[in-house]
Amino acid sequence: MSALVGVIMGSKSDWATMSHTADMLERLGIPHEVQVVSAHRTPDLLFQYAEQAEQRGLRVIIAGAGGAAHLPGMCAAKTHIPVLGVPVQSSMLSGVDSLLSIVQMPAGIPVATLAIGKAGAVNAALLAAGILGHEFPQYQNALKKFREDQTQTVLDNPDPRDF
Ligand code: RP5
Repeated sequence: MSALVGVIMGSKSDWATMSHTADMLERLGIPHEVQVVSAHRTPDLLFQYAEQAEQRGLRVIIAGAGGAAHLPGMCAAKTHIPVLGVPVQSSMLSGVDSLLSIVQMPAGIPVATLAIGKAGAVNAALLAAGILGHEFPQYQNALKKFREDQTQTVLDNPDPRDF
């Protein structure tokens, strides 16, 4: 099956974070693709990627970027499919710069913004599964199974000293 989720990031240096998105999509069995697409280093490629995403069959784009993180917002401006933004933790400002530049979109072009770093990267994949769930019940079931397993793991390990 061709990719339903496109995972893009501004730099190879973002992969340490965005690999958690790919890992979770893999775990849920969701077909996806990953690619470096930079808003400022490869702007034409970004426009092409976003413009062609829908006709290529993508249902969701997950875009991770750090610093002045305009990738998710610019991507959202060039497509009608949902864009989920993951703020990558930057070295200078610990990702607060990334978070604010992704989350604070002016009204009219939404980006669904996740938490900074690994938590956001994982949750972006889970959110994508929820979005896909109506059209593809198998991914909704995979999401339910993940949640049940997570709950059971907590219930099975109540003693914090066993951490
Ligand atoms: C952004 O600049 C990327 O998303 C990355 O988080 C940050 C730094 O990129 P590199 O200088 O490591 O390539 O475009």
